[in-house]
Amino acid sequence: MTDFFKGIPAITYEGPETSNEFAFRHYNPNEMVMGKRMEDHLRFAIAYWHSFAWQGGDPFGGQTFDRPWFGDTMDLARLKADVAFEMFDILGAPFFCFHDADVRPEGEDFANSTRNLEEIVDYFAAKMESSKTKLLWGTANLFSHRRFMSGAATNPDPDVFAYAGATIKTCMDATHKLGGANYVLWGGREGYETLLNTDLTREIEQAGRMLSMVVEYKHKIGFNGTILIEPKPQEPAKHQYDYDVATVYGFLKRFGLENEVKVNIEQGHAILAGHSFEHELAMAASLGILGSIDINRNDYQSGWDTDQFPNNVPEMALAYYEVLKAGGFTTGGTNFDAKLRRQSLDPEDLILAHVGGMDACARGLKAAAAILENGTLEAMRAERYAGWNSDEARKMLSGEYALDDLEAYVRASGLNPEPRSGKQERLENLVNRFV
Ligand code: XLS
Ligand code: NI
Ligand code: NI
Repeated sequence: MTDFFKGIPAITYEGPETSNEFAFRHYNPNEMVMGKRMEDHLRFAIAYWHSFAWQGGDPFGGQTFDRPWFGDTMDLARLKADVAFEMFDILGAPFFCFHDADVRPEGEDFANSTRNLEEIVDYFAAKMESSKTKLLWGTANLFSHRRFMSGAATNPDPDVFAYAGATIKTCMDATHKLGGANYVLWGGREGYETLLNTDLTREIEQAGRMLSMVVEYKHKIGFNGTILIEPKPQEPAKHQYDYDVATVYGFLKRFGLENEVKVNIEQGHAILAGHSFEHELAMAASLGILGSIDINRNDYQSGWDTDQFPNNVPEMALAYYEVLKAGGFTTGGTNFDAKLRRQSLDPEDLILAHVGGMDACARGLKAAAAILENGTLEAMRAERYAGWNSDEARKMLSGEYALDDLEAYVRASGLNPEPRSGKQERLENLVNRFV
């Protein structure tokens, strides 16, 4: 045991009336929601990078956090792992997620970096034998080191493409060894700053080949997890190739990977793309590629990926409504891709941030389930489209009718459509009864 979280108890469910800050008021892992345990619906994961590797810097100043494991040695990497697994236990977290660079020091070359990663993976594996926490996903950090400044798979230099592919392979091996449920690719610097130095056509071809190699390797090693792409429209590159769910789907279709790869949708990235989170979830569900979510909250004024902890229950309700409607997570889950504000220095801040986030998600899930079980929203939506159940309407979509048939039909029937109310406010009132 380290003494980092000294005095902080394991968090348990005490119910909405409790005044104990170190307790869940809404997240009750064993409570049944629509026939499934809440823990199995939400599948919470702790993000290693924000909670244990991020130092509190911003563009105007460096490190504010003072953690005993900061530094570049393997001993400190093991101490970091000790503290991480203590936090997983305190929160009862069923999952965690990590990048290679979060968990091991960079070596002087590829072989040394990989050896460091393998040692930490063995250290994790030993801890996981006695911990309930499993791996939701692993990923490669192909954006922090300067070698990746012009991209990884989309780099103009084939040496960087090779280095990136080799790194992904080692991270897939690590994820496979730890029984990960998914493997994530967020296109960190897969984009560009200016067209003046960029061959966009070639770069997207490179990205397509890299993703195909990832899928080929998954099958080669018998990894049963899901490969997930995480869309994001901007930051770090001005133009990111994986802009949003619809863009990623077009990319997957082009390379014939739409049945092999799904998406990991992040709340803050949806907002940066000018969408709502629920739009991105609904779009992915509609395209059959909804995989997992990165939960956080963006500051709506800043235009940055501020990665705050989620605390907006009405937003969470609409998000989990889409997840539940899509049948819930299979391999995916709810990963806290969220970091403390840089003034939140204390170990307890880290715990309380997650407690609040988990409660906000739990409230959202319960509200979403209540709206679904009530059924009025779905019934009213179905009613809006009820006209399509007629024979004539079906012919319009089946190919039986061409444009000139439509003209004949309209003339013969004397159709003169009357607009009907969309009832938005009535539906908003309905939702508000449950949140
Ligand atoms: C950054 C991304 C990153 C991915 C994992 O904006 O959200 O944290 O989730 O590489
Ligand atoms: Ni993310
Ligand atoms: Ni993000």
